[in-house]
Amino acid sequence: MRNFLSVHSIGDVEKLAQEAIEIKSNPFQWENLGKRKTMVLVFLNSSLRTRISTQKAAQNLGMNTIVLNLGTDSWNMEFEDGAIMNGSTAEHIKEGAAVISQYADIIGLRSFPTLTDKDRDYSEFVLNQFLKNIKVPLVNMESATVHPLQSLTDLMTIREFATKPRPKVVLTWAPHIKALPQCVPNSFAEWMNKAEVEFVITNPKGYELHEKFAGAATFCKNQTEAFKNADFIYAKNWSSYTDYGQILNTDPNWMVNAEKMALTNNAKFMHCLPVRRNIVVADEVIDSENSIVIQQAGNREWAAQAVLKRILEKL
Ligand code: AN0
Ligand code: CP
Repeated sequence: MRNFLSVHSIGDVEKLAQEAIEIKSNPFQWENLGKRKTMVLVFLNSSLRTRISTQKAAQNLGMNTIVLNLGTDSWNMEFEDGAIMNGSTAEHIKEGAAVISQYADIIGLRSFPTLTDKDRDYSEFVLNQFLKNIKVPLVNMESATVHPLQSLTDLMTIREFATKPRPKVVLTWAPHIKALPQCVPNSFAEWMNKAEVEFVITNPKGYELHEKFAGAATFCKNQTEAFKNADFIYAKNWSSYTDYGQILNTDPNWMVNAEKMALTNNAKFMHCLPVRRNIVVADEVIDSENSIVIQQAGNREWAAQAVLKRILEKL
């Protein structure tokens, strides 16, 4: 594997999740694989988990790591070809990415969507501008449409906690006060559609995900119905794809609470974090024994390490 951009960058999703589980049990087995190699992690947005777990993963493989918060630590970057740069941007991606590329053996990029320009976001404009101007592998640390390091972590976590070979996994939309990306649910859907699970998505009208990501999933418009017999409840808010970036619904009845969890098959509760308590999920659920959000976040390190190991093996 050269670039890790989405589920399409890898073959068997279950195999990679198993590799991550094996790495977790023996993290320093490949501690020299990345010796004298450097990973530069470029962030255009905030991050807690991705920032720390990906650095840790690279360091476990012997790599050096450098974090760059683009625009705050460095100059403001211009992404448009042909731009007359008389505004707030001081450096063009053509020079910026090419220069970073000379210092790095692997680049990680968190770019996020605009949530205002659907075409720009769904063409992965920023990610592709980086790809065009670098000569080293790129790891997607959440782009405009997907978050594959999160999805690999999610599959790994489901395998660790599953009590049957083909668990029922339910992705449920939940309310939020801000417009959030579709990356996590898009990506979760495309990974679950390739995994050995029964996969159901439930969301209010107007929050249907792009069919390219979620097309093969079973859709259930009734959240209560969807929760029945679930083995895993994966909650996430996202803004509308069709009415792009808009908040169409803030109905608190979509929050995950104990009453709804009681309908499940003693399901585990999952969320990628960060999460707004008592908006997305009630304290009684996230603080319960069935909540595995902390273990899930912990697994980000092993998922990232499995991905970096595959890239380093091909360098
Ligand atoms: C981001 C999102 O929803 O995509 C990052 C989650 C990994 N969440 C927020 O911005 C709160
Ligand atoms: N889940 C996740 O990617 O979290 P951060 O945004 O904190 O990295």
